[in-house]
Amino acid sequence: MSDQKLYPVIPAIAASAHIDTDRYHEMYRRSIDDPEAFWSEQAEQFLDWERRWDSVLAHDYPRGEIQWFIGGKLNVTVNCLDRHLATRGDQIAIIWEGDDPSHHSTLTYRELHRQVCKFANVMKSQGVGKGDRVCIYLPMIAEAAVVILACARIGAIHSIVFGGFSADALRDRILDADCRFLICADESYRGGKIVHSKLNVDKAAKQCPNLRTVVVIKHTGHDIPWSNGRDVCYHEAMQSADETCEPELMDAEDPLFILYTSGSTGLPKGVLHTTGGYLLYAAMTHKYVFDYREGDVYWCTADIGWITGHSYVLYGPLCNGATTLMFEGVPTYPEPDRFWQVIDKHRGNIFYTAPTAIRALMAQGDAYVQRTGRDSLRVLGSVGEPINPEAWEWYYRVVGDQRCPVVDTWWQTETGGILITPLPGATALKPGSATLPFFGIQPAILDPEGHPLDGEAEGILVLTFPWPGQARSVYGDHQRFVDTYFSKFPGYYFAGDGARRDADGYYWITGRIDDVLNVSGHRLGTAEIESALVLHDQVAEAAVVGFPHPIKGQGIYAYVTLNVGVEGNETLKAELKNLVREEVSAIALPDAIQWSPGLPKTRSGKIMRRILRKIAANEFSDLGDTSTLADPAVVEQLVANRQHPS
Ligand code: 6R9
Repeated sequence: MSDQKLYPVIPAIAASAHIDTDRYHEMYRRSIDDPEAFWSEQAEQFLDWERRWDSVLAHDYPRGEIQWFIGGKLNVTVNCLDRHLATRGDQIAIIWEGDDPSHHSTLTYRELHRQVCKFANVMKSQGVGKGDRVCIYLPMIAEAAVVILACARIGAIHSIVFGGFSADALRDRILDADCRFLICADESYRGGKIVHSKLNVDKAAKQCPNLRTVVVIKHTGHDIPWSNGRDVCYHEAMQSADETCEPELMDAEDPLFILYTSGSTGLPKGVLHTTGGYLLYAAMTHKYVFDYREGDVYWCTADIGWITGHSYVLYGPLCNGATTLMFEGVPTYPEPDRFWQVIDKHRGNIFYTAPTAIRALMAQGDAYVQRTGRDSLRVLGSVGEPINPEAWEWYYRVVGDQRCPVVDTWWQTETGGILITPLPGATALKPGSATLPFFGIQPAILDPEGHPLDGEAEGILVLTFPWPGQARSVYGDHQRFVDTYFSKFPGYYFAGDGARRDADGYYWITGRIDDVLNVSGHRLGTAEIESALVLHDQVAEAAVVGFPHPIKGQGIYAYVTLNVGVEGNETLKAELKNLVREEVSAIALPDAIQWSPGLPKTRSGKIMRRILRKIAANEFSDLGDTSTLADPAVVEQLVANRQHPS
C-alpha cells in the first residue's frame, strides 16, 4: 500500500526550522488541552491589537455560532502594513511578475502603505464606508493588493470575483451581496491573450441597478467603452487623493470579506470571514506550514479570486512582513518552464501551487525543469485537490531536487486557512497524504450514521472543535450556513470530504463526497453547470458528473436530454458549451456531452448519479444495483453511446 513509503524529515531543514518534531507534538498537545490559553498566546504573538479581547472563544456548532477574541479591536492593515514601516519600510512587500516575462515591478512596504491609504481615501470620497460591500474583479496585478487592503483599511467588506468568471457569474455575485462599488481593470493578459474585463463588467452592470461606481484600473491601456457618471479612472482619482488615512477600528468579529464558493446545491454561497481570528490563523499557518523566515521570497501561484490567494498571497504573508510574489500569467507561457524561470529570476525560497499545474508540467518532461537552477528553493507546497503520489514524487525529485519538503495542505474556502498539513521541519512525509492536523485542529472520521471511528478508519471527515480562521456565516443566509455545515452531523463541522486515517494517524483525503466537482483545483457545483445547460430551449434535462482526468484531476461529463423531436448535433454541442461559458466560466466547460434520451432514475424520480459516474469513468463492469431504476433499459443505452472525452 502506498502509505508504506515514508520520507523522513530532512535534517538540514529540521535544524533551522521554527518547529521540529518534538515541538510539534508539544504545541499540538497544548493547543488541544487548553485551546483558550494557546490561542491567546498566539493572538498576542502574531497580531497588534488596539484593545485586548474580553474572552477568547464562544461557540455553539448546532446554531453555527462561532466567535473568537470577543471584544478585541484591531485593523488588518495596521498589522499588514503600518507596524512594518519602522523596521522594514524599504523592504519589498510585493514582487509583481507579469504575463509577459519582460513585465515586472516591485512595491516596498512604505509604498504599498501609501497607495493603500490613498485608495482608501478615494473610496471614502465616493461614499464607501464600514460594512459596505465592495466587489473586486481584477487580474493578478499589484493594484489588486492595494484595493483589497484599502477595503480593510476603512472596514468595507470585499467580495473578490475571480477575473476568469463570466459577466453572468459576476452579476449574480454583485446582486447577492448588493455591491454598489466595483473595481476592475480595462483588460488583462493571460498566456499572451487578452481578457476583456471591463466589457464583462458593463454587461453585468446592465442588470445591477444598485451598482453606482466602477473604478477602472488601466492595465493594457487599450481603448474601452466608458460610462460617464458611473466609471472612475483609478489613476486620476489616486493622483489627487490624500496620503493619510486613519485605520478604522474594527471589532475582532467584524466581517473582513465575502468569498463565493460552490456547494452541492443552488447558486454559490457567499462565505463570510471576519477580522481577528481569520488574520491570526492566516499569519500563523503561513509562518509554520511554509517555515517562513525573515528575508524569504515567498510565492503562492494562486489567483486572488480564490481563498488561497486571499490567505496565502496577501493576508498571511503581509501580516508576517514577507516579500510575496504575485504572478499574472500561466505555467506554460511563453514556455512550460515559466515557474522555474520566475523562481530563478526572483530567487524564490518557498513555492506553493496546485497538483493540476504540477501534472501539466510533468507531462512536458523533465528538461524544462532541469534547464533552470532552482537552488534558492527550500520548501514546496501543494493545495486544491488530492495530489497523486506520482505527481508528488516528481515535484519532490525533479523540482525540489530531493532537498525540499513537499507540504500537501488540505483546507477549504470555509476554513480560512490550512487545517491538515505537514510542517517542513517536523513531519515525515508520505506522498499523497496531507499527514497531520495543524495546531488546534481536531479532525475526526465518521461512519455514514455519524459515529466517530477510532484508529485506522475511512469515512467522512469532520472537525470537532472550532479554530480562529473558520468561516462565520453565509452572507445574507445564516440558515444555509447551519444547514450546509452543521446539520448533517450535529456537533461537528462537516467539510464535504472523505478521508482515511492510517496506522500512523496520517490523513489521506479521498475527495468530495457530495456533488461538488474539483476541476483543476477549482470548485464547481454540478447544479450550477446543469442550470446553465437547461437554459437552452431545446434541452429538457441535464445531469453533470465528474470523471478521473489525467491533468485536471476531474473532468466534466454532461448527459443531456433534448426535447422530443430535436436531433443532437455538433452545433448544438457548441451552443451548450457557450452557454456554460457565459453563465459560469470557461473552467466549467464539459469535456464530453452525451445525448441521453433518458436518464437513470429511481421510481421517485431521483437521478442515480452513481451510475452516471461509472459510465463517464468507463467502468461498466460494476454498475451496482440497478433494480430500483424505473427503467433499467436506459442504462444499456447510455453505455452503448458513451462519449470519449476530448
Ligand atoms: C484551499 C481550497 C476545497 C476543496 C476541499 C477538497 C479539495 C483542497 C486539498 C484538497 C485533497 C488537498 N482540497 N486541498 N483535497 N488534498 N491538499 O482549495 O479551497 O477552493 O474551497 O476547495 O478542495 O475537496 O474540500 P476550495
